[in-house]
Amino acid sequence: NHPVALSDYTPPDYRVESVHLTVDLHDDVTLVRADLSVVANHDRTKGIRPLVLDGRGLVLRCIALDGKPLTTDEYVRDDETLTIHHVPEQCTVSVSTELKPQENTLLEGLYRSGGTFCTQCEAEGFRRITYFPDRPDVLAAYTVTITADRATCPVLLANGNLAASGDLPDGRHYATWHDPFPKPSYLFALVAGDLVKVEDTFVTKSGRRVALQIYVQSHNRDKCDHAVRSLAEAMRWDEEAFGREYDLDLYMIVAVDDFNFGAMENKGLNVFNSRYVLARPDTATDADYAAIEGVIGHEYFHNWSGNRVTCRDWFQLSVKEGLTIFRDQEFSAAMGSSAVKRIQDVRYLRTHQFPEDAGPLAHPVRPETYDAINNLYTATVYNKGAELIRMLRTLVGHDAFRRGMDLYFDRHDGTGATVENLVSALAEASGRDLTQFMRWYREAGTPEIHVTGSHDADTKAYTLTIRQGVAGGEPLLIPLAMGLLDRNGNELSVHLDGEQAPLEPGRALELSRQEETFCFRGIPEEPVPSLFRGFSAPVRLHYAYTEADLALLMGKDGDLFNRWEAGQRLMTGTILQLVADRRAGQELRLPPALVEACGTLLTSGGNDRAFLAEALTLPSENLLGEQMKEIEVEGIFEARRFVRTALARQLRGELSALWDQCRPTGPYRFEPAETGRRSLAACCLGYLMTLDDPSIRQACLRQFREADNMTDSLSALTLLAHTEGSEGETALAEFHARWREEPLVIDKWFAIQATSPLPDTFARVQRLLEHPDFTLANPNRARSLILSFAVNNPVRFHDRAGGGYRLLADHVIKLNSLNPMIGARMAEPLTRWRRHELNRRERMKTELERIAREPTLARDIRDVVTKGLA
Ligand code: B3K
Ligand code: ZN
Repeated sequence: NHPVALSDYTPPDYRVESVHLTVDLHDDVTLVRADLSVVANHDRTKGIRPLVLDGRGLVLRCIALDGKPLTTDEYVRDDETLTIHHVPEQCTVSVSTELKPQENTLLEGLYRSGGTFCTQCEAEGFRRITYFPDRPDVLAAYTVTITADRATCPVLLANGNLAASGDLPDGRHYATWHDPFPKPSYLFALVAGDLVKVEDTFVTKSGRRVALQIYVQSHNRDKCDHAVRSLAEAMRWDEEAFGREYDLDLYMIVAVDDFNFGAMENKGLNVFNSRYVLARPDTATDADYAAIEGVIGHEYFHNWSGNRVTCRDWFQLSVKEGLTIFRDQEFSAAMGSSAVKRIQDVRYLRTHQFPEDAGPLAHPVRPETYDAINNLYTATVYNKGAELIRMLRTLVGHDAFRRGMDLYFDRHDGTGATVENLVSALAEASGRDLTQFMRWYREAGTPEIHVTGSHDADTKAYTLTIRQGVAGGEPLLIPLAMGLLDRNGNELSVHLDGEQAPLEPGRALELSRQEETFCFRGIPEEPVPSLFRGFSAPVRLHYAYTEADLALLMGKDGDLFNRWEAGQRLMTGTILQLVADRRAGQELRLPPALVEACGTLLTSGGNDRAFLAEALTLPSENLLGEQMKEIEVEGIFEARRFVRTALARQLRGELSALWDQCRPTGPYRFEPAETGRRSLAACCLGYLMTLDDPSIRQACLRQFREADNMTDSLSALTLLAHTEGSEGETALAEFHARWREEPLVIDKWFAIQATSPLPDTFARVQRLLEHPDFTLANPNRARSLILSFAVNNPVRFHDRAGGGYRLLADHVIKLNSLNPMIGARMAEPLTRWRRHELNRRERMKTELERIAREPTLARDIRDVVTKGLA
């Protein structure tokens, strides 16, 4: 039955009104009994359709219809379904299955993480627990009874509210939970284990008290404050920004160490990867704190955009994920610096989504077909999906957007929605026809926008000619936020020819044709256009900026995002030119324009330190590679390193002075001014460490040892470990000895080594794979060593001998039986082979082919490998 096609969608033949689940947890065999009240959902006068339930890897003990056991000739089973041919209009189906969660390494369905029983059901994990119509448009009310040994599993949790609990014979106990909100099976959750609870209360805007509870292993009890605070902040923000209030009396979050991705928004009972919960100043960095705030917010926001209004089918995944990413981006922006948040989000999009959209795994935000549902959880569905929501808000305006969202939540509450439902609500609320916008949801690929400007001194007219090129040909509706600067950097009033008044600030132009021109009047001299301010559309802009234009925008643009963008363009242009010079055998020289621009930033860049740190950071090797048709791995590495070192040499005094101004003045606090100060300090120290100066290395080592927080300690450790010299080894050893009992910190220790540009890194990664702390069974650990190496260390991963590729493929093959969802992610870097030179291309392809030859390849991995080779 693969691939699945959107055009085949039909409503379910049977609905399930309520589910009673009894789960008896034991160390050997877990018993699950499900009683489903089933109601026909098709016109039975035209024929009675069979009831088809999904199920995978289940041991079936018995099945009954209205209390009467079915004999084996009354139903049919295959690997993925159980079909009952004759069912009445309404009936109760009772199924008993046997599971062995302790042997489940997929981390899908019911499994154990460090002794704790937990579940992961999205997208299709529920069918690994019991037989069920496991699709998001079957919504039911759940009542769940868990029984377990009281001594080893004192805590028993499921969705909703606790209805009853008590003792049972033989040292066992039970808890019954009831969730009044109908939900799809993918939002079901159950947790049982020996956990402690960290608690707080939140009073909603209408005055209801909600208990906020975070469950962790007892040794992590002192790492929950930030998560609790973030949750309360998210709840308050959603009330203010979207008018959304929480709907149960209890909100629980459980942290587990073994988790395939970030977290899961199960109704009232989120299950989290512990890395997005646990933080203490000495164990977690500012980036970790920010990620926790963002993910806690994200899962909370799903309570409305995902749970109350879910998606009709998996093709509509972006109606919950794109929308919820947009909501969490806005939340984080409100908690800190919004310009810096925007910069980081755009950098993420360009690093992860643009390449995906340009490669063999490209797909539209709403695809037409899929093979393996787990592979649809992509940067395209999530992050490009969020950009589409952002553009919609720009097009309809903030007020109409808010009205449209209210309409959407109101109209589709308790059901599964489609992309059309979401866009229609915005169209209705704003009175705009958004038909043309739907194309964004249907087309893969990043649009290329070509802009030229011409100025007529006599008429004082300035004309922008804009051409959009997108595969397929038909034009998109694109919001273009922009401004014009005069040669002194003053903002000119933007007055379109033929319009009464100048464009209101914040209002974007709209592109809707293949090619169009915009004529502005009253422009005395050739201006510098600031285009796609705030990155108003996920496009690639082509405009022939001169170095002087970019320097002007960098220093003066009123839009902070575009100030950063201009700097990135200048840096990218410089580095790529040096790559070409190096190829041509020429001596490398740093152009004065870049030195001057960076010098200005260092001495008079203003006091937004977080922004300055972003502005002074060179584009990554990966981002630079994206700009080349054929990626020159060594050329990029060398040219970028040259620029970094040359800037440090020429601006040493300024860098040292700024570093000095950024010294800590008190104990660690996670707040915008402090995180900005620390990131600027790390940025300056990073440049200074390229100077190969023993006194700087010593200062770096002191910072590593003496910092009261992980942010400063880790930035120093990373620099030491990535620089020649004995200090790196010393610091790595000290770090491991100090943190050996903290898995999340040991993940950092692995990742730092895997991303070192030093020439012995590949050998080191091979050694680390044998380290007693390494295990492929824990996704965080596997990612910290193997994926960090493959994704964040281009010059060592792409070693010409091909060892990196072989190593990656070996582990994809190991994960094929252990955890294919992670295996599929790990195979992705190999699918980018077309972008590399012949030798690498061949070697990467060979490894993909080797994976493809594995006799029984899991669907998730087969899907990636097949597309990668196609
Ligand atoms: N909805 C989950 C992701 C599930 C991934 C399934 N392979 C977490 C999130 O996006 O919030
Ligand atoms: Zn999500």
